[in-house]
Amino acid sequence: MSSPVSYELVDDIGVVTIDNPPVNALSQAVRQGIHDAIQVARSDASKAILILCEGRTFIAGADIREFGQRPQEPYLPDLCTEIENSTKLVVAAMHGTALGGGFEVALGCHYRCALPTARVGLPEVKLGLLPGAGGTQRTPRLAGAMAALDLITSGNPVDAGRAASLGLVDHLVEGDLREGALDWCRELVAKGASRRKTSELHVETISDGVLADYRAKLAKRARGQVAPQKIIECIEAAMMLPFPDGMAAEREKFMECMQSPQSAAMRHLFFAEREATKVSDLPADTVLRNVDKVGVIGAGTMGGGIAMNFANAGMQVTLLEVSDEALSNGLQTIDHNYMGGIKRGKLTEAEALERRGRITGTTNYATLADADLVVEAVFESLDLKQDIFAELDSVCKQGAILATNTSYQDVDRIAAVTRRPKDVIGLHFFSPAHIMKLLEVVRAEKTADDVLATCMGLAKKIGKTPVVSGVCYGFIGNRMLGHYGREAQLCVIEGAAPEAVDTAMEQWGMAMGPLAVFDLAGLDVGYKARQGLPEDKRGDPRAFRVADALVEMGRCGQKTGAGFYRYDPETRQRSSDPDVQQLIASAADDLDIERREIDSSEIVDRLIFALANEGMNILAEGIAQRPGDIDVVYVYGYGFPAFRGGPMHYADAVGLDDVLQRVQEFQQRFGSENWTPAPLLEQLVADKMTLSEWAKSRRSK
Ligand code: T1G
Repeated sequence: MSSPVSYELVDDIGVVTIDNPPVNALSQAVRQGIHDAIQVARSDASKAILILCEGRTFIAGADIREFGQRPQEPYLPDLCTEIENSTKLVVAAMHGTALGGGFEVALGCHYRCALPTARVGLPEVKLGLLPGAGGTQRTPRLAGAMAALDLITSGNPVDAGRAASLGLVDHLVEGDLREGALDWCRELVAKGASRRKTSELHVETISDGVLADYRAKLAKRARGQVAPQKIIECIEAAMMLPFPDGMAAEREKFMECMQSPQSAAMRHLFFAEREATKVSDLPADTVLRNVDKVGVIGAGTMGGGIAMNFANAGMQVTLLEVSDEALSNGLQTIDHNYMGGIKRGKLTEAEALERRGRITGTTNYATLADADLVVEAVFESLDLKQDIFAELDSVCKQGAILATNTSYQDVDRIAAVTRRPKDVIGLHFFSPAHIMKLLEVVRAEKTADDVLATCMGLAKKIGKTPVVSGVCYGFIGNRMLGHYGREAQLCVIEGAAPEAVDTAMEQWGMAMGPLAVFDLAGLDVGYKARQGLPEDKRGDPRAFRVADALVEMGRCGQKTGAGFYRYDPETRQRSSDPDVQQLIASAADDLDIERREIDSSEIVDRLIFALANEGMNILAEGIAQRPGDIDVVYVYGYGFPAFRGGPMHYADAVGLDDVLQRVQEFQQRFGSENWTPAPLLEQLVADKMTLSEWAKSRRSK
């Protein structure tokens, strides 16, 4: 098999070209190829060595697929040192995204040039890791300790211009990268540029006080995560220790992260997010429909955010409302969101104006006649949604995709009121819709393949992570949330204070505790949804007795200043409310519930295993394609900690036999209505199979 690395002498420049699609990851073969090329260049006529890549990007990092396997030589840290110690000048020429180990290779070079469109970064922390090939030791030597801390603890790439201002890139190449880089190499040779070893540079340090402050802020921002704190320790080592000792410290902490369950969880998510975009039974050659013009029905919070997504991606958007007043309120909210984006430096005024300019309003359905896609985003009433779809069926052109943003209604029943159910699909955005990354793509019984494929492609275009869900009440996320929320509210009425439940879940890693989430979403939303269900479909009445009482007292959550908590009108800070304690105690009395101490491990197990158990049922029914999809839904839609990998990965990590045992214990204690072990869970334990082995076995079918 030919090497993914080639070497040629271009005049007196040795050119090392890496060609390992799709992202030139540093597989063993690539590392070997670079090593071999450097060896050849050592003794040929070259005066300098240029490293660059074919394809869409410079090296985007170590090959994550090799993690967990036996490490093979040449090891990346050694390769970067070999490059730095080369007897010939070595220059990196970057385009696309030079990330992780790829950027570390560039940092090992004596000089770096890039296209202005290039982005460079060290995203390892997003995999629960840290740069393990000198990134934590060389970056501070070029950019200073503070800039290195920001770059490595955030994991966010910076554009080439910013990188140049930080000293991480020495030259921006306009036009053709290869030719421009070759010219620059010749200039460096001509002017006798030295082999500038980054390892020999001095680190611009920061004080202990600033570092302590940074550590505290990071502990809050990256609550529960191990890698970010280890990154600080590496930067500290770079400031305090000679380079070789700093490298040794980096290697030690890198290996600790690599072997951590947190990194295993985050690497699982990396691939799960990419696999979620694939629909296993969709023919690869499905022709996509063209989508340039988009209509959005309803200019409320969701409709406005949805409209912004499509406008931000360059599409023309028509926002429809029932009245001019409602329309102008909706457009004002959109203006407000764009202003907020400018204030936070997310976009320039010119960009905001351009995007806002793509959104127009109407109160006339006929305006949507030539829309390629229409997304309905009105409040949750099946009747109202059916009326709207009947209207759309009569005004929209043939071939238009008709989508509903419902978060739990039956999409088949919505499609059934049209003469074109194959063009109907669910596109369930999460609030705030212009920010949340997740998009549940609900495949209805008659949804056509090209409609589904088009929407999966569109999701990526508007910066969303799509996950396919079948039709059931609440789809993947909200269906599981019902079980999670039930247990949260049962823990409250059985004896745990709301803040005890939320604190337990937040310390475990959830972005926000369940009761606080319900207050944020609005307790009236759940109340109305329950009122819409027949009595026998509402579930365990003990679970929502308190929430219903709060709503009937006008305490709907943050929007009314009080719910399970009281909220400071200025800061929106939550605080416990003795009135709620009182209300809970009397509700428990009414229901003859003897309240008891509930410790945080019981709270965590009841809520998380309720999620995982229902996730098993969802997989068995084929509502979700694979366990990783459920994990992506929960991490990107429900604030589930990425360092735990999602509810299904977590169940596997804990061990399915332990999960089953705990679920059976809860069944004993709380009854089968709420706790019936999922048959798939029982089957996998009986077969001594993990969920990821089960998923793998289905993938190969
Ligand atoms: N290793 C293996 N496969 C990778 C990969 C990688 N580093 N990066 C991407 N892929 C695969 C991906 O799974 C997908 O495969 C295809 O490439 C296209 O990716 C020692 C330890 C580069 C910005 O964290 O952020 O270096 O699904 O769909 O949207 O310090 O991929 O087609 O089969 O994401 O255009 C550090 C990870 C590694 C960067 C492109 N590097 N990659 O985004 O395409 S750790 C990273 C990305 C490290 C050293 C340490 C993105 C991208 P498939 P894609 P994209």
